[in-house]
Amino acid sequence: MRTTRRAVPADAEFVPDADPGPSPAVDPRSSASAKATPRPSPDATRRAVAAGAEFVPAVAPIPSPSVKVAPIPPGGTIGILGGGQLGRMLGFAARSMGYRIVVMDPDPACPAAAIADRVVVGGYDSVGGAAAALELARGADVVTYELEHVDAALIDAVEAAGVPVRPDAYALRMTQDRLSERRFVASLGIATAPWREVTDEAGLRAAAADLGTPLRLKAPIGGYDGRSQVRIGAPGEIPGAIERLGRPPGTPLLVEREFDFAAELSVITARGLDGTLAAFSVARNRHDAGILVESVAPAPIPDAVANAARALGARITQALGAVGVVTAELFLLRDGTLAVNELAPRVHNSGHGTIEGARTSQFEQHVRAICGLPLGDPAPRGPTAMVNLLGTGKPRDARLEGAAAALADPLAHLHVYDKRTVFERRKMGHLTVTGAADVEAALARARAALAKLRWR
Ligand code: AIR
Repeated sequence: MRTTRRAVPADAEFVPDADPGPSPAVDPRSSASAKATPRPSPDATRRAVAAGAEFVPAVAPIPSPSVKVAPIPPGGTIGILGGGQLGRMLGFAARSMGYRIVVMDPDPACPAAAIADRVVVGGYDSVGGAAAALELARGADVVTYELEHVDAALIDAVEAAGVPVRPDAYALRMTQDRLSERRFVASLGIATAPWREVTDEAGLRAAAADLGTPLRLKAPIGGYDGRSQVRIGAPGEIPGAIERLGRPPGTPLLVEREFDFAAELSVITARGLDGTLAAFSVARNRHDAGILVESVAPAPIPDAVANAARALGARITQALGAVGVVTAELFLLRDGTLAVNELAPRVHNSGHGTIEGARTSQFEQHVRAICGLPLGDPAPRGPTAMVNLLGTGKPRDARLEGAAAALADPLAHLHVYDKRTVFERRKMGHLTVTGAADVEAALARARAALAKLRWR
């Protein structure tokens, strides 16, 4: 038996989850609902994958005890850990559905402050943030996070206070540490770049001898947008590489072989409280020195590759047991196979184009999932391109010029995050073009519109 809660449009990209079976109704505010539910064991998952299961059946359906819990209706309050652009756009979606928003961020003037009923000021580490996280939880019906560099102890504290966190601490712990993320992905039998854990230069030399070069040395926790990695182009660059990462001596680090890939892809998969999975179109991404600069969807790739990418996203999301959206960044290798680069249990930069380019945006989808509502249709509205508006120059007040010229293209949509300070390569906004003949035409128009913008 499969779960079908409602009619789904024929072209919608829904994947019904395995039947969650009978489950007792529990109070959604009870932390027991999340805690009592074990994840499918990696072994069970591996067996299912080996047996050819397209989607891994939930051994202990996740989180089955809350399947019959009533949704959090509009008027309820969503707490968001992190107040950057992702929280801001999540907040826009939640607000338009009638939810109230409390945001926790160290900066009271963070981008999400504009959409928040209240900002609780606090850091994301367990020392600075514990009291603030509990303050956030006090007024919230559900708590989510918009960056994975939140200390998992804060999530534990919120859950212990009886407020559900979605996705929960398990999904956060598995994905916020690159080493545990690699082990998790390997446990599903899914490929990644060949990697080793190293703590010192001798280990790094051994890894280089094993894996070859070029390598990427990555700090397992902290940093994004290329801020926590060092490229080692040749063995001669090993001395000093660990120091350049700036982590305390002895910190376990991830070193991996750099892939010569054909394309970078990502797939965002939503998982509802009842286990239903829904995948967005696969995006093709381009990064510049670790920062996403461009994304187009649906990616111009063979259907078989897109389907394989979406199957990977679904397996990962289900195995994480995440309620909400999960992003899988993938490499498409030259032999046509896929490997996982990174996972994020949250809305993602490569999904910003879904605001105009999909029937349901990633932000609305996340809100629907964490509030226990049915998922929306993630199908694309048409070929869509998204380009990031990055900062330039020295830190200074952010003043943008050229919006009128950029928007002279009627298909262009401008999103500015209202960060008060601009600096080199900071993500300040993005531009989306949807409705062009194909993704390449959309991308050309988005680039042309972006070229009109500059920071004063
Ligand atoms: N973010 C989180 N992980 C990756 C990214 N890009 C977003 C979140 C976070 C914001 O970037 O929305 O709050 C922080 O941006 P900045 O420019 O202040 O570092």
